[in-house]
Amino acid sequence: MKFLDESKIFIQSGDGGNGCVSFRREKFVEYGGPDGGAGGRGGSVFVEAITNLNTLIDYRYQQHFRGARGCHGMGRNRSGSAGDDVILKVPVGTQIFTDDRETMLADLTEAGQIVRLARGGDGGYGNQHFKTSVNQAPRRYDPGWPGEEQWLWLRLKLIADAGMLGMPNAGKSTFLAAVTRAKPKIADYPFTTLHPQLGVVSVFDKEFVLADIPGLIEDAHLGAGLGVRFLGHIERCRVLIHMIDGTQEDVVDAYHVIRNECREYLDELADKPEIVVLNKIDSLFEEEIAEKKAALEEASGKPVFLCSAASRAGTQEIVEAVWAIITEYDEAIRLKEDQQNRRGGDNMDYTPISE
Ligand SMILES: Nc1nc2c(ncn2[C@@H]2O[C@H](COP(=O)(O)OP(=O)(O)OP(=O)(O)O)[C@@H](O)[C@H]2O)c(=O)[nH]1
Ligand SMILES: [Mg+2]
Repeated sequence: MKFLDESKIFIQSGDGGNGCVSFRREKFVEYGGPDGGAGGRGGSVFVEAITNLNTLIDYRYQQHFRGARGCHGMGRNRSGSAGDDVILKVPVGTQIFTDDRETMLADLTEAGQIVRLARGGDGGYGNQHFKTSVNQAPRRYDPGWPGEEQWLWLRLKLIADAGMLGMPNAGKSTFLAAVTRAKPKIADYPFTTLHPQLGVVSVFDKEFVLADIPGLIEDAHLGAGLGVRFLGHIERCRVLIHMIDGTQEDVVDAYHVIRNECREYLDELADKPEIVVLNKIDSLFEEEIAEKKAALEEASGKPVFLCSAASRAGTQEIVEAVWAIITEYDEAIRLKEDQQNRRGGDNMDYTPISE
């Protein structure tokens, strides 16, 4: 499946159906009176977030979406039927922006979330509606109201629990392949990975989603390499794995370069919980490992995990550390919600003690 994380589409809701001018005509019924029905509502355009989809590629092939027009009203007081709605299916994590690419209309973060983007036009009244005691044979009807139309931008920010970042060739994709059943492309040259990949990690009978994104290089925020646009996909992760190639000379410099790019992109990203990993220890001597680990610990102020993604040594500890942070985060949110609920509940139960 091809990956696409941005797309421009045109949406238009259906016009309402026109009202009808009609009079009752029946044998032996003189002056039957008006009986023109109202038009039907036009079809609206909705967007729905669904699971098991993680690309917007469908919107490359079709960009125009139109709700159907409502049917016109008819004689004998028959109303027109409503036009069919259009529901656009998008992956969870899709944001919808107006034409200016800045004003966000909707952020679909949960599966099943539905948002109406354009409302179908209402149907017009038929002449039956305009009947009064002084005008018993009105010829007035309303035309249907027009639908709405708009150009929109869809932008996908994948939702994974943990994200991996690092320089090209650090071994991110190798790590993803080691701990999940994903089969990313792995090769000994920079920028092997060209778009984000997801995998599901099993740990302690539970699961979490891990995202692998293309490597970053110095000045990525200025567009160098593949740029920082893929950082959006790990923006909502709860924890980041910072993968560092142990075989390079200056691991501390590599660490700072990536941290710097994160900070340039978004402060929140740089402040996320981070697990620093020194990879490829199978190709290093013992003293080299100790030296680089100590240097990285000093630079990051965090414990550094040692790993060989290729031989899977040390991967389990990293996965468990990631899981610990994810559960801690969930627990903190649960406690906060509990507290809020309790506070709300207290207010409701509070009754002043009267004498
Ligand atoms: N010796 C050794 N080589 C490794 C290890 N992990 C990855 N490699 C090699 O490093 C090279 C790059 O690995 P990838 O997983 O493609 O690196 P990446 O970080 O995904 O690179 P990009 O997709 O270009 O950003 C490959 O040739 C791997 O075989 C390791 O633990 N030990
Ligand atoms: Mg890769």
